[in-house]
Amino acid sequence: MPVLSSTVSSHQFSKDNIFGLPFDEETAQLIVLPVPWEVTLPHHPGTARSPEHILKVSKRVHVNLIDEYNGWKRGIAMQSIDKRLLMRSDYLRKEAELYINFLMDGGNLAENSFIQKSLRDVNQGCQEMNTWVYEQTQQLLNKGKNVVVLGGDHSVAWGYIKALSEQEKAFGILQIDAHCDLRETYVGFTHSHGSVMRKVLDQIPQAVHLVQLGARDFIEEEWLYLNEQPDRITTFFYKQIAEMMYRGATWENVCDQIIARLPERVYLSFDIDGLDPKLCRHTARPVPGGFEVEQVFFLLKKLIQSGRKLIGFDLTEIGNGLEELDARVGAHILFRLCNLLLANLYPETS
Ligand SMILES: [Mn+2]
Repeated sequence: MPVLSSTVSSHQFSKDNIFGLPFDEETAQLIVLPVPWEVTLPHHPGTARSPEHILKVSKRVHVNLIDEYNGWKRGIAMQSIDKRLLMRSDYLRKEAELYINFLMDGGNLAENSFIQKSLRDVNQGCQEMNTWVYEQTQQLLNKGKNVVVLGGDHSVAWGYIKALSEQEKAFGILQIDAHCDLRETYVGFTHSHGSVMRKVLDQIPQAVHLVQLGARDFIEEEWLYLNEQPDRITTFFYKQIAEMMYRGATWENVCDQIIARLPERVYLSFDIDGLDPKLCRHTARPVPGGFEVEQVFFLLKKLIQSGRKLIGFDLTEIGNGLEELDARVGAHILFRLCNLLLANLYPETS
């Protein structure tokens, strides 16, 4: 049983940092970058404010400092939330709402220059957010930090994957998600939660293989796109996995099949809606089915045991409700993923 580091005890609780851990940006190896952004799902707001809810709740949830992984000893710190980005998200979400309402009411976009401008503004704003995430994560990586991106909606992952790709020759992406996120555009939005993995595959050649896990809500365009390139995309639909297990396969068997499709270096893109909706009740697009938290961590443990390396991750689409459940689940998962990532990257100190 690993013992608690003598330098970190419950007496050194930090009221400012995530999980109350006594680190700051200088002393922490792993930096959590919050991206308070949700523009392209205007009718289901919440996730842009999940980083602040998670930060608050994280100081009260019990995090297990004595675990089989002890990567946290390398230090975890969360950057402060960029209020300007949050305000920009709020403003553009209203523009997106106007635009979607106009389309739903049967409006003709070609005849309305006002609504055309709303669409242009949204697309430009999303592009600027991508650049912001790219620059922020690139700076942190250049300082030798490891980075975690905390959304916001799933679109926030693109900038980080782009920055990582400049340091990696070839890596795989493990995407846990109820959706495929492989649309070319989402109702005219060029950079959205529904297109993020499409943009990664189309624009980042170092992402050599995408393994999708848990998809159970997708459209024909995505189905055709993924079937066109079996050498680059492997989708384990939730239905397939469930049926394998109903027939007697164990989760361990399924994990072995998933891991076999991944190259040596793996980026994890974790959309919370990949889980059972009971664990993410206020996510924007919950779908029946999905995983238990422990199933995901068993898979990641097997992944590490196979000799593969996790190189980073994003955690997105966590919702906000009146009760704290969503943020509590998010904080729990965030801590364990940070802990595991650091232990995997620096095994000698864990
Ligand atoms: Mn997603």
